[in-house]
Amino acid sequence: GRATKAYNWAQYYELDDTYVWLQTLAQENPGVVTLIEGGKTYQGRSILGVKITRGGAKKNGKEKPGIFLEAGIHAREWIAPAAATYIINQLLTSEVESIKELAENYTWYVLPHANPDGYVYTHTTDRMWRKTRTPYGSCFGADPNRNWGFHWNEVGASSSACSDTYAGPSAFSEIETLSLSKFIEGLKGKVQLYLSLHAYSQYLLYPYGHTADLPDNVADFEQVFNASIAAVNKRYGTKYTGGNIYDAIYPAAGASVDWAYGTQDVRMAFCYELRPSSKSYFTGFKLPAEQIVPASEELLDSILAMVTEVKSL
Ligand code: ING
Ligand code: ZN
Repeated sequence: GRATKAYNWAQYYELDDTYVWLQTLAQENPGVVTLIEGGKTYQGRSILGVKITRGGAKKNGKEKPGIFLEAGIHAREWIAPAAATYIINQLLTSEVESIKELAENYTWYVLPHANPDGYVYTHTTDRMWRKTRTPYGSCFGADPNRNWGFHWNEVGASSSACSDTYAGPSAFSEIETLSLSKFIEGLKGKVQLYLSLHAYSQYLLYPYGHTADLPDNVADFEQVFNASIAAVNKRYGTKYTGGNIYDAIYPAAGASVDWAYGTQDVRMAFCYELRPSSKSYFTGFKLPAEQIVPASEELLDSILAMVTEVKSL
């Protein structure tokens, strides 16, 4: 079976395969890879991830700044967790100087599967499932990117449990967002940059989603945004657009990036909507597995440019 073939980026994996891979990484890289549990799910699964401290926990005697990356909050967006594991692997193994430095200069917290129950459901039952799997009457699930406790359910979310953008009965009604938010609160002051991976449309987005008002440091956001979408284009010519969530795509309150930027003292928060482009309506969530590597390579190029630009501010 699969267990005999090494984990790779030529295919999409089931949840358990990736969890086994993460556990193996931790065993094989003591002192560098630490398993982290970002939270729990309704069905009792773990939101498993890794903390990566390549080259040691400290740099020049000081604790390194943190970068937090969450993927897979929407179950059907399979490229997001695949790209997250690609990034984990590159951070651990790349000998390209710029990537090695990116790994060594920061403490990385990466959670490839922020919605494990939903992801399992996309493998067993419904490939197009988006939400959690909490039962609500005759329907299931709240949208875990509308459920965070910051201007919750003010706009761009539904109060109907059957909707794909159901905000939930209350802020943090989902154990996934509640437990993950508590985990992130535990890192307060340590995280400089918060990243969230979604698909699709090739957008790079920054707060806010609940209002057209722009963040105080919007000039910094624009500068970093421009550097990041220039970098994503370089390798394969892939075009990203975007801007503040509210204007660039649609009003949407209760998203993780808004909560992180609005309530935690992260310097910046961004959401990537990965390949394919917005024109791919019927196939958007089914990015061919041959594109996992190029989509992830250009993403890492972009994140490198982003981090470099943030550092220069
Ligand atoms: N799009 C995101 C969604 O949750 C988004 C867009 C990003 C909204 C960040 C708010 C904040 O609707 C997809 N495809 O999920
Ligand atoms: Zn999404």
